[in-house]
Amino acid sequence: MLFSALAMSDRITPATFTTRWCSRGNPVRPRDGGSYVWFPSGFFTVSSATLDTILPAERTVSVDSGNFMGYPSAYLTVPDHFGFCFTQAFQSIGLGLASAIGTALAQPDRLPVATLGDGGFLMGISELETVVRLKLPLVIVIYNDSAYGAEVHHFTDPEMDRSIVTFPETDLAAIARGCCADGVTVRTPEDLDAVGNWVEGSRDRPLVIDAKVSSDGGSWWLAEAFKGH
Ligand SMILES: Cc1ncc(C[n+]2csc(CCOP(=O)(O)OP(=O)(O)O)c2C)c(N)n1
Ligand SMILES: [Mg+2]
Repeated sequence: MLFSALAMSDRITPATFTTRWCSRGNPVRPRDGGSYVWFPSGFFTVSSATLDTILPAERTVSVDSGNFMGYPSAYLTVPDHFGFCFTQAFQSIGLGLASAIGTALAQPDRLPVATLGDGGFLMGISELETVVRLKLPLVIVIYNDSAYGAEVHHFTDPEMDRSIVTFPETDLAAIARGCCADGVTVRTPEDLDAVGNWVEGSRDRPLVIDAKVSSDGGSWWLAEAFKGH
């Protein structure tokens, strides 16, 4: 519920979100397009805000579940409530990609965008074949922190072994290309130029964006939700 409120409430605007995020010491790019201060932990935000300017406004945004989920919810604008598909109500990761396929078929006039964590993407990856086979012009954004970032919240004691919730780097763009999708690896804002090229092109293959993000130290919305757990 917290996340639905975050995304849908007119009381919690991107500006509010930005202020809260900055209060944790993470700089962001101003929404007026001005210059920003670069820190690795800000890449979640920077990449989301930049994508918002690159992707056509007439879009649907489907959001999987995980630590990352507030970033696309707050920074990728949608034309109306039919453009936002939030799977968190099911409390299950791995539903974002299949949901995005549904939005693509239901609203073919809009660009479908799936926003996923690396864990959720790998859980639902069988649907990538569906996307390719149906030739859906789907943009799949993966916030790849090489972790079950949401679970890392519970590993507060430095003595705890985090190896069960953190993973070696995985080349998701290469996996995508192996499935006959387009795949780009994004480590800097400049790398997002490849997304602009895809948007300008024929869009006859889906695009998988493997956005390598460093840990944000645990998002504030999940820290709120996990209080008392
Ligand atoms: C089917 C299922 N398994 C496990 C969980 C517990 N869970 C919630 S979020 C999460 C981590 C998701 O990782 P990722 O998709 O990489 O997103 P991140 O949290 O790193 O942003 C897990 C394992 C769940 N909600 N549903
Ligand atoms: Mg992750």
